Amino acid sequence: MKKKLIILKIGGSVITDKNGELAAKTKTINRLAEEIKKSKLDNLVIVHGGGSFGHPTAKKYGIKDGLKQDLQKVGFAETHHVMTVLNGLVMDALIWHNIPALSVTPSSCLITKNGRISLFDETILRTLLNMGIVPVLYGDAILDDQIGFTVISGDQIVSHLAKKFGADKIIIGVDVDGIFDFDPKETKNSKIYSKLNLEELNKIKNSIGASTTSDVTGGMLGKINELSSAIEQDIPVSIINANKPNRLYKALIGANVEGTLIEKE
Ligand code: IP8
Repeated sequence: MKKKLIILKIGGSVITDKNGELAAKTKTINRLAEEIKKSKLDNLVIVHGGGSFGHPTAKKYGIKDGLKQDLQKVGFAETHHVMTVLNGLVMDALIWHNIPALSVTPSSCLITKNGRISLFDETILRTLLNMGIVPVLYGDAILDDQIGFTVISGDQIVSHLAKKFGADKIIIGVDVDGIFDFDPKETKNSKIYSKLNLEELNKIKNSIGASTTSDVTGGMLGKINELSSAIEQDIPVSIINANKPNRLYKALIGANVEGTLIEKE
């Protein structure tokens, strides 16, 4: 029987303080590593976001819109570099918890065309998974064969890999409890949707905020747009609050957990 594959995205808003600059939440990163270890999963791909590492730098140099002037080249390099620093902290925690995890650099194995993945060599990922090693990727500054370079969100990587590998489930760890009828950070008494199908999701899309912070890749709405094609292929997406202890653990082991579950039908 085929082993169940889970693709886990850990949002930058969970592992960094988005109001700070290069502000990692190391305690949270450690707790998440502990929850991943406790789940005993070995058929897992982890992708993390940029938070206060990738986003402010990418924004400062206008990396997402491509190469327009030479001055941006150092910004492209810096955006990638700060992501490797954040990734190093995540890797530290995973390895300290005895998780056989290997960092796979997106800018070295994929290229986009106008911001969409056009080439992705998955050979290394497949080999790692076959060996029971957990590949860890992240949103990154990457080369683009139309606009020179751009920023790829971790969500686009998640969706691509889930479809390519026929994942059984996608888990998205964010800093809110799930999808709400109104932005819970701005509206008191907003109500959570515990279950949605694709049709319902499309109906409520307009009320989902693009982002409240300096996110260059579109916040919750950006996530939903990226994940729709995976849901379309019958891969369920569970959105949970990874800031709250044990929610990630419960989602990983398939237990009941507060959040929003999105399925095709
Ligand atoms: O936080 C963006 O990844 P995301 C990565 O998953 C950079 O959207 C470099 C800003």
